[in-house]
Amino acid sequence: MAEKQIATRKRGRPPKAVINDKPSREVLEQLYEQMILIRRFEEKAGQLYGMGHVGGFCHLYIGQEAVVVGMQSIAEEGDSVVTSYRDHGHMLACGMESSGVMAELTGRRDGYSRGKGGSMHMFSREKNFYGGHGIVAAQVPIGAGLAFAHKYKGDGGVNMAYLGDGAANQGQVYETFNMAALWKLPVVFVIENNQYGMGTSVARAAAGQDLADRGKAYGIPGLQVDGMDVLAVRTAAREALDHCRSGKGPYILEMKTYRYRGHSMSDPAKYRTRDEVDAMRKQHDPIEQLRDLLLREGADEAGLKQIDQKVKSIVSEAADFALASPEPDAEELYTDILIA
Ligand SMILES: Cc1ncc(C[n+]2csc(CCOP(=O)(O)OP(=O)(O)O)c2C)c(N)n1
Repeated sequence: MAEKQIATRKRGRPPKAVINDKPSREVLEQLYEQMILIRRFEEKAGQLYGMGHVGGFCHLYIGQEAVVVGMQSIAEEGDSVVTSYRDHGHMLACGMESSGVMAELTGRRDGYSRGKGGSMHMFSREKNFYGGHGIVAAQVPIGAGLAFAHKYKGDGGVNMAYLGDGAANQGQVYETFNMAALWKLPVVFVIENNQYGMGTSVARAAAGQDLADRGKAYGIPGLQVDGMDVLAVRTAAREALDHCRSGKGPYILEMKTYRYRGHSMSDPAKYRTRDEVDAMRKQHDPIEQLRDLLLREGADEAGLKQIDQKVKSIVSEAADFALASPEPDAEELYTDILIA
């Protein structure tokens, strides 16, 4: 099969990405480091939440790391990102500092929103990260707006608008699909299908479960991807980003992934069994899969341990930095406020 042919379609189902990505060991190690960073960061965020240091909501990305790491590893400088409230991994993958993200989670002055936004509301124009949005699917039209800006300015950038499987049932997503296709906007809609919304499975909530096909009526191509395999994600990202960058309009990637933790920090998790979660962790963990590949490619345990140690200290320094940072002054209540 030709290297370029990356999609296969069977009996009316959406095409699936076929991996043709063979990165160097150096790149594999970078991907491993980024995924481990997100995992350790999220574990620490969960601990700090348990200790009462994180106020408000906190949605962890553990299990889904391969999606954003794979996408961002193919994205180019100047491409923009917008996502939902499950956003810490996206910020780290965009190159935002773990110390600033942790400080924001803990409501401190050195956080990305000066401690006023918290887990769901952080931004970095420098890194082209446009949030962090708490309203389900609200980020999708914003993504089209960012794509419009890329096209209007002719800067060659593409927007990646990440949304969940639950969000994919929202009306505003389809208004966005229509305009994005009509105006041929450079936007990749990355549906992170982690199989559950807040407390309901896709099977119970979605009519027509192939979310990659949701853009068919608008002529938007879609691809279903193993979102637990970072190499499959990279192959699909290349296809989608090239499509958008060459002026052909939007693209949909449905990433089949899985969240290991509860929806938010308190979740009775009655919608799935413990066995199901354990089986996903044991058989499909994105980090373990990449670790195995690295070992097969000749990496040694000691080298990987060094990466683990490096990440551990980054995360523990981020937590120390956050907890040492002061809370915002009371005057901050009156800054960054829009009065219409
Ligand atoms: C418009 C709106 N409706 C309901 C909610 C409450 N809510 C928050 S997250 C969520 C589930 C969304 O699930 P999904 O899009 O699959 O994303 P995931 O949490 O799995 O990443 C719901 C219903 C909300 N924040 N906004």
